Amino acid sequence: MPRAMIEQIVKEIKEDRRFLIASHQSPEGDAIGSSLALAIALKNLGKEVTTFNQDGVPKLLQFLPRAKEVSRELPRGITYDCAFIVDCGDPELLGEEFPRIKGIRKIINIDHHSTNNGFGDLQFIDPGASAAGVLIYRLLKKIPAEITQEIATNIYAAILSDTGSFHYHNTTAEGLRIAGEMIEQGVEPEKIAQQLYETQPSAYLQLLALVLGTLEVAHGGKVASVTVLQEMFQRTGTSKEAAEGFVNYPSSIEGVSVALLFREISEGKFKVSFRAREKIDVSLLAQEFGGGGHQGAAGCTIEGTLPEVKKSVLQVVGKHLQDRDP
Ligand SMILES: [Mn+2]
Repeated sequence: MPRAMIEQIVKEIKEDRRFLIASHQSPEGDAIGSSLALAIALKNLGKEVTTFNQDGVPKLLQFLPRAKEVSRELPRGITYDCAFIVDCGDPELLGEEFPRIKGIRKIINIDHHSTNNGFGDLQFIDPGASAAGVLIYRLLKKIPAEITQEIATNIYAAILSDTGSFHYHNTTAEGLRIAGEMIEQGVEPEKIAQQLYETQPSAYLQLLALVLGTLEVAHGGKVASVTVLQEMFQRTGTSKEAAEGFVNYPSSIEGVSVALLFREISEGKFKVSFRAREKIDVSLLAQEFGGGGHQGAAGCTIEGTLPEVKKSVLQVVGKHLQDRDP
């Protein structure tokens, strides 16, 4: 890695007719934005396209052009020539339809996760890209396909989401240049920012209030965590998408190197999100628990009680910090 078979991918786009585009469950702006940007471009080229996501489009992303065309179900009886798996380091993250998608004639893996396992027949992988949306941009330029305003909005939202509004270390000159070009195509940054960050239901903030109450600081102030329990979703009438980005709160504390979010998936099962500062590679920490991600943001799923899960994660993080800074 990086691995790029971009010429063969362009050839596949030109020769094939029926495409599936799929991304990981619990999608965020990059998963949906890059899927939709590619889907719109392929449709504009006269191709038949199904855009699939097991969890559908989260409420805050439903403003994205053609978001309604994302299907939560994989239609039966269609034989696809080719499947694009975008922004997905491991195809198991596609969810329950993975066994069916795996059977498609040609699988193309377009991703920027450093932990991508290199699955598929063709790969276009670059961990140096700000977002999968950047790779879609490069692919569309290579075809070449016109970047319409609808496509531009999706690419811009993909980059904005994955860089945390140009906060994180994956904010690159290329990412900003592409964002600039998308603005030239008619994207209005203020409108997108409003849609993404200023249209939250008040219940999301009620959830946040409960979650902030769980804040814990460990390892001499270098590690901070918050916890989201199913019971909190029930009390506030929210679901997991409301907690998207909550790991940024412990991460915003002065002196914190690693921030953690423990989210209860079901009894005895937790999703752990890691966020790092100061060039700590949290994808390595998530990998110790079978997960993955990027240097600065990663995740994994761990079974156990909350105290057990916290203890094992804090141990691994503590050891990593000590090895680095004895
Ligand atoms: Mn991404």
